[in-house]
Amino acid sequence: MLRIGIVGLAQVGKTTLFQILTRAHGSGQGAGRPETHVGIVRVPDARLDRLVEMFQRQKTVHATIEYVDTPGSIIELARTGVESQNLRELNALMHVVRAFQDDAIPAEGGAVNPQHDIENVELELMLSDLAMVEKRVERLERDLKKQKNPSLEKELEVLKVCKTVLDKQTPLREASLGPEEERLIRGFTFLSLKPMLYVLNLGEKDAARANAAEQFALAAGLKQRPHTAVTAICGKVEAELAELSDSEAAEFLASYGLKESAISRLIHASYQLLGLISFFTVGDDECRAWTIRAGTTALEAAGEVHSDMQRGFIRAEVVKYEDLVAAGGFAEARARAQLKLEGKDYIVQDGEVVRFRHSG
Ligand SMILES: Nc1nc2c(ncn2[C@@H]2O[C@H](COP(=O)(O)OP(=O)(O)OP(=O)(O)O)[C@@H](O)[C@H]2O)c(=O)[nH]1
Ligand SMILES: [Mg+2]
Repeated sequence: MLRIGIVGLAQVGKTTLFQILTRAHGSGQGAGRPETHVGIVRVPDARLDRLVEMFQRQKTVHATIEYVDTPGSIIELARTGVESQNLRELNALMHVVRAFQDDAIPAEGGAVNPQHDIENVELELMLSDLAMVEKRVERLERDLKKQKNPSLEKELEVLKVCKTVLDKQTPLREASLGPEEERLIRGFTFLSLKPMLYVLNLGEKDAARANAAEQFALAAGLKQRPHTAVTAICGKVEAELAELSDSEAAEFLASYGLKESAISRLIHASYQLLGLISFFTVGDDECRAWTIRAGTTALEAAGEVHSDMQRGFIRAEVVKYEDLVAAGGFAEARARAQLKLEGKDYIVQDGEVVRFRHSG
């Protein structure tokens, strides 16, 4: 399961956001060091709902992402051994950035300054990585003087590239390393290499500003950065929203000039940032979304569903979601030649409905 860490400076709204995401009870609010919270979040998908309706299945199984709420400031976490190890095990970071004004909650650095906070945190991640790189480079150079070793030489070469990148204050996620280089440094679990989703936590008066994230990304130079995304949410409005019934919620949203909760957008943004897509299966009693990385083959996708399906893989029967819905069922989709038989190397696409033919 993929894990996204909710990180940021102290008191920026991380736990509030975590609770909205997971609707988990219990809280880690206030100062101090509550234990780290982990929650599993379903990825909303209207396509899946439609399939359940169409095939009248009992159960819907959504794709899921795991979110981890981290306590306090990431700058402190990155500086302590155990805590920084926990950060390193995450697949991506969701950096909650305070953009709301509230005199009752002191802002780190004395004033609310999202761009400044982003730069500070980024710098800390890079320094932490640089320390690791330098230590390893020193070690490798020492060892290589004693004995030649081609694979260690290769590692040294990549680490030197990383060092040059970090020295220029560029996070490693923007280093455009090749797959082989990425593989060589994977074990270091560098913090600045992790995909980054910036979440602007807006004040109530900005809640309805639909282009807040876009404008901020532009102004802060975050647009079109590799493995980087920006979205905005109003934690306070969403927290209240989560407590309301559907009819109350609609009214409440309207009072802020909003149409829908920003939570599903936030979940989808994390999904996309991780390069994830979904394919669907229609079983006897359930419709299910499965999470795969873009570029996954039919054989690997079969393995996600069941190891037997992978072992006995014969063919994948694949139909696009839109085609299946338009056809109204598998039989008609087949009659329209929209149901394709694909081999094990076929690359599964987002939104495809797949039936695996397998032996055994
Ligand atoms: N005005 C306003 N207050 C907020 C918002 N989001 C969170 N808060 C308040 O800010 C305080 C801190 O919120 P938390 O969610 O606990 O923040 P945190 O980042 O988890 O805090 P630490 O884990 O202690 O670093 C709480 O009093 C929240 O009610 C918001 O969007 N607007
Ligand atoms: Mg917290």
